[in-house]
Amino acid sequence: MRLVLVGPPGAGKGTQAARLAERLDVPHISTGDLFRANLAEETPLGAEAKRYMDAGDLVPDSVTVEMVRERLTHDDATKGFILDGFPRTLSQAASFGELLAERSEGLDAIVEFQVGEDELVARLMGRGRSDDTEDVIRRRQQVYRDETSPLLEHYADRLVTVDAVGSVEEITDRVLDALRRR
Ligand code: B4P
Repeated sequence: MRLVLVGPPGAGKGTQAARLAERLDVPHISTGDLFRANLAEETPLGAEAKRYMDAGDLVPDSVTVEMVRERLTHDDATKGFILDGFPRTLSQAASFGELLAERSEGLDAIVEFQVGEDELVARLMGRGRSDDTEDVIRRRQQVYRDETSPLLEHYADRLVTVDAVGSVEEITDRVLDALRRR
């Protein structure tokens, strides 16, 4: 199974990706987590990413695409993957399409998590990560609307939309049901 999870910041992509990875037995690959791991290890990539993440902006596509390309060469990704937070722009989607073609692979589905903005802000204020201040949260919602939401049309033929308000367990079941019904 090769899946991409899309949704506004705070929609619960990371929360659900971890659960779905276990149920579907494929690795969970989160670009946000990869950046945060680089940050913690104080790598040059981490230092570069931090500037953007702290402002609520996207890390440049060139950095992000190469990081994903490298991660997909690991053995565990041969059986499939759940990509959480990538692609996030049309340009990343184009590079990702080329990457998949080189690997002779296709995507099974794009899962969109739908949550209203007030609920998103409340969730993120509660999470308390260093990039979860109110101004940065609002900036990230705007970046999602401008740069990421066009992906929904780009992937319209493989889009599965899920109401992502409810308990964590309910939402996992909704995603698995929606994938079965495709
Ligand atoms: P990400 O790490 O992808 O994080 P996110 O979008 O903020 O959160 P997510 O939707 O995964 O929500 P979560 O499960 O944590 O991005 C961070 C930054 O990295 C970006 O701003 C950008 O700078 C950079 N970046 C990442 N990918 C990039 C890319 N491809 N290109 C360029 N830059 C990139 O859940 C949020 C909170 O809600 C948690 O506290 C959780 O416990 C709670 N929650 C989850 N499900 C819930 C539910 N059902 N009910 C109530 N609360 C719930």
